[in-house]
Amino acid sequence: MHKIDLSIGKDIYEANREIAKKIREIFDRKGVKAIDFMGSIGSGKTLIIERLIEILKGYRIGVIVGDVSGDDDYKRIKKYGVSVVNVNTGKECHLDAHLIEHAIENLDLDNIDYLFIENIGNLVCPADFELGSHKRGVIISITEGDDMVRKHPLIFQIADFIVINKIDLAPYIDASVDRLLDDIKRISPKKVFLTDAKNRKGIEELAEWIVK
Ligand SMILES: Nc1nc2c(ncn2[C@@H]2O[C@H](COP(=O)(O)OP(=O)(O)O)[C@@H](O)[C@H]2O)c(=O)[nH]1
Ligand SMILES: [Mg+2]
Ligand SMILES: [Zn+2]
Ligand SMILES: [Zn+2]
Repeated sequence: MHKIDLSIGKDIYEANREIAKKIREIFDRKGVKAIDFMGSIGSGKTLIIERLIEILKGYRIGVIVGDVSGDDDYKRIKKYGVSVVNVNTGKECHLDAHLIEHAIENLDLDNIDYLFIENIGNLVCPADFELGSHKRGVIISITEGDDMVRKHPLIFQIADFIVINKIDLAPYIDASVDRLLDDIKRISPKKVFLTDAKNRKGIEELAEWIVK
């Protein structure tokens, strides 16, 4: 088991950052590029990872799926024949670096080019816990309303990219993609992708950006 150094003067965030840094070194040594996906419950994190796996056929993909309980997402990913590890957090509403440290013990990193990490669904605390990934993304769905960004500025500020998913549903729910885009520009100008994962729209652009 690992020692988590919580000596005096050190908070859990700092301890987490130290482990995350160690994990990043392991990824770099093994030639693994890691991307973690944050976002609300049901925003489309798993479906977007599934679509990326379909597109990135020429690469060796690994996935870590985080969920509070159960293995539903694990089974969805497993069907694609890629390496996948399920992480249940029980009561915790975010993944942390120590969980990832253990999850990667069950992956053959020498045979993975891209590692996708699906975080626990919520827009608050996952932002506070780096996982050693090279890029962090937030996936939101237009069905959550067009005020998501202004209500949760922090996670958008720390993200490297933002995906606005389910744009196929925008006409039905009276929500404005432009309003979300304006908020992103104002609060946190980042790379933004508009996707309809159900109908495989916009995913190519995301895949190209990830592997570029
Ligand atoms: N209409 C539509 N449905 C989507 C889209 N993306 C995901 N879904 C559906 O939304 C639900 C939640 O998706 P899931 O990938 O499980 O979300 P997660 O909880 O973030 O992993 C599923 O029923 C998906 O089929 C999309 O772009 N358009
Ligand atoms: Mg999921
Ligand atoms: Zn440990
Ligand atoms: Zn949490």
